[in-house]
Amino acid sequence: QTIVFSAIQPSGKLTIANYIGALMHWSAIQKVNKCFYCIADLHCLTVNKNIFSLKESVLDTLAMYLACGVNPKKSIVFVQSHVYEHCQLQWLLSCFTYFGELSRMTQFKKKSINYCNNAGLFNYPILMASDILLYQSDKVPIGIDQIQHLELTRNIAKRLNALYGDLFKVPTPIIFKQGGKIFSLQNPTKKMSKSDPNKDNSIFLLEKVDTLKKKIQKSKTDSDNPPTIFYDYKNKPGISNLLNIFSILTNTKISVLEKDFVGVKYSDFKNLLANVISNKLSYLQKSYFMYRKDETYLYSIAREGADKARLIAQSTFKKIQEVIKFF
Ligand code: AQP
Repeated sequence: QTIVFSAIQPSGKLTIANYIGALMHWSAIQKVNKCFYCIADLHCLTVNKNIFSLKESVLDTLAMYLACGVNPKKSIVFVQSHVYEHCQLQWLLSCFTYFGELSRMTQFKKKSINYCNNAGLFNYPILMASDILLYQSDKVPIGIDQIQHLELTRNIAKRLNALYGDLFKVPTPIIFKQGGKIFSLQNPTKKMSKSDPNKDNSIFLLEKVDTLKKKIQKSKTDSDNPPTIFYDYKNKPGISNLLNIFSILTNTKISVLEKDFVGVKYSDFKNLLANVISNKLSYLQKSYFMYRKDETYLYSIAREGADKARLIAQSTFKKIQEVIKFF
């Protein structure tokens, strides 16, 4: 069976970009694959030092995974820090990763400008490689922003395999045709991110209807006269981003929407989009709050998931120990 690994950092409230780029696909993927859905709490320490809210964020993220249809009976749902092998493998892989390779990672370059550039941020892609390789993953669903990290993972895996025999499967990405990248509402040339300090840039999955409407209404769009609704990311990034979100959530081709919206004012289009999003979110939120109030259940899911994940992580580690011959 094909093994799929995917993770999200609990670095803030999940956004519609996390949904479109990842979560929305997970329940379908788990129907035919063996899936590992991880909550990457160690990764999020690279930017989020608020350890007091981390536990809450992990529980929030887990409840949202379940609300989005992740089924813990089918998939292994677990928290990264519960399986110590992730860090152990990270150290090993870091000894086979070059400084130059990590320096070229665009996410590091971007994030190190905004956050203090700690060593964790620099090593982030190696921990991601450990997450993926530990479970001998075949496929990794990712957004366009993560392609470079996956390419590095593949190179590290091939490097170790060339030295020590077939230690790891070399994973390939699953990149969804639609919605590869969702952009910020106020600055549509920048990606939408859950840890963006300007909350007007993101639509959160737990957003209330009135704030959602306000955010969409004041999202940045061009000043074409008369206003025209069509996809042209280079010249009309704001409208193109909104059109993309509309298209994905309604499963309608952009070309069809462009025809439907001939002559429609931006403010009317934005209202329609806000309705589409709020319909989607109201269903998710209902389910989310049901899971979120039962912490005992959430803890049991995380514990069982970690027990299952650990067994597989340990079998990969055994393989490594046989070739590296630790004492
Ligand atoms: N803007 C985006 N468009 C499409 N997909 C996106 N993803 C994130 N942002 C977008 C996808 O969501 C998953 C979660 O990724 P993550 O939490 O591990 O890290 P990230 O990509 O750094 O996500 P954020 O929201 O931008 O978090 P912060 O603000 O903490 O850095 C991934 O599958 C990602 O592709």
